[in-house]
Amino acid sequence: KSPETEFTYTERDVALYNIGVGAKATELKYVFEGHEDFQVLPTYGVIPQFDAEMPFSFDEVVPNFSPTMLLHGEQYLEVRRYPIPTAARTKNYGRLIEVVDKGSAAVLRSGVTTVDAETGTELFYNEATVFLRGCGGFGGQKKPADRGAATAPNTPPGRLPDVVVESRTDEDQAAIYRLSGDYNPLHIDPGFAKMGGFKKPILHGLCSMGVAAKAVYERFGPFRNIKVRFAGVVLPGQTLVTEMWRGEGSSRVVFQTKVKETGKLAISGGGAELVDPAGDKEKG
Ligand code: HDC
Repeated sequence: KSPETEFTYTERDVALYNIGVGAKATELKYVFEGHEDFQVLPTYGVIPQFDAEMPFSFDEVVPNFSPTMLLHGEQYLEVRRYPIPTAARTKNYGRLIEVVDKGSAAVLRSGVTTVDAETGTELFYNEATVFLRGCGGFGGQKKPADRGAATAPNTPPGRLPDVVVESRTDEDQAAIYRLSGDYNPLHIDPGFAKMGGFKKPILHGLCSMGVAAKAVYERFGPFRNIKVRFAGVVLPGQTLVTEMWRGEGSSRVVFQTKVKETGKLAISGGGAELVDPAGDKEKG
């Protein structure tokens, strides 16, 4: 049975999260609780999982676990209810899904369901994979199971993207983002980052995901689910370029995000299923 953990958030947490993924002071609906359309960006749904108790410890399921060698590999989020409350008391249920043996690394997938504690309504469902460097070679399964939208490759079509959005992150982006709930020292402590093999603290994968998803949301509207793979490291201050493809008559958006300064992929295999199959803010 999954352990049950409470997680409560307020309008202050909502504004802090929105700023953490790039909302500006002028975007009042994201930063001012008195605005008539005050709202939380849908990827806030990834936050309650950080407080969820898991029915396992890394040391129990992989060899040689070291926190400095952990990287976020992929994230899948389902938003089970719109509008998302801008304050709520939630209950969270965490479970282990699978551990894949990649030879030198292990890829561990866990799931968390978030329920509104007052109404019992499901708000979010998450699947997170962490890439555990140095933890493979234990003789486990070599490939992840097919889990539908959660594992879809979302390969972009071979044409230019339909929409491109540039978002400059701030030098202080990770310092702000972490206050939403991911306190991993990798993103703030230079010594810890060095032990993990990085010259300086790197940006949270979920911060990049939030930035990319904000671009998808603002152009195409709310999504039922969203999936990303963290393909490369981002440093706070770099500019993220999100390229989006919208299939004709399709409710899916495929996207990827590059680091402008290097041209390298930060997010690959991005996919989102829209609530409104015709949703496109530019086309009305
Ligand atoms: O892709 C490489 C990389 O560096 N990616 C970027 C990682 C990153 O920056 N993540 C975000 C920052 S870390 C973070 O935010 C931590 C956070 O604080 C905590 C999160 C906790 C979440 C939990 C919530 C409760 C790297 C290093 C990941 C892989 O590169 P390589 O070693 O070169 O691997 P490669 O040769 O390309 O592939 C080997 C096999 O692994 C699979 N794979 C690759 N990237 C993956 C991945 N699997 C999952 N996720 C990824 N991102 C490949 O498919 C390949 O498998 P196979 O051999 O079967 O084809």
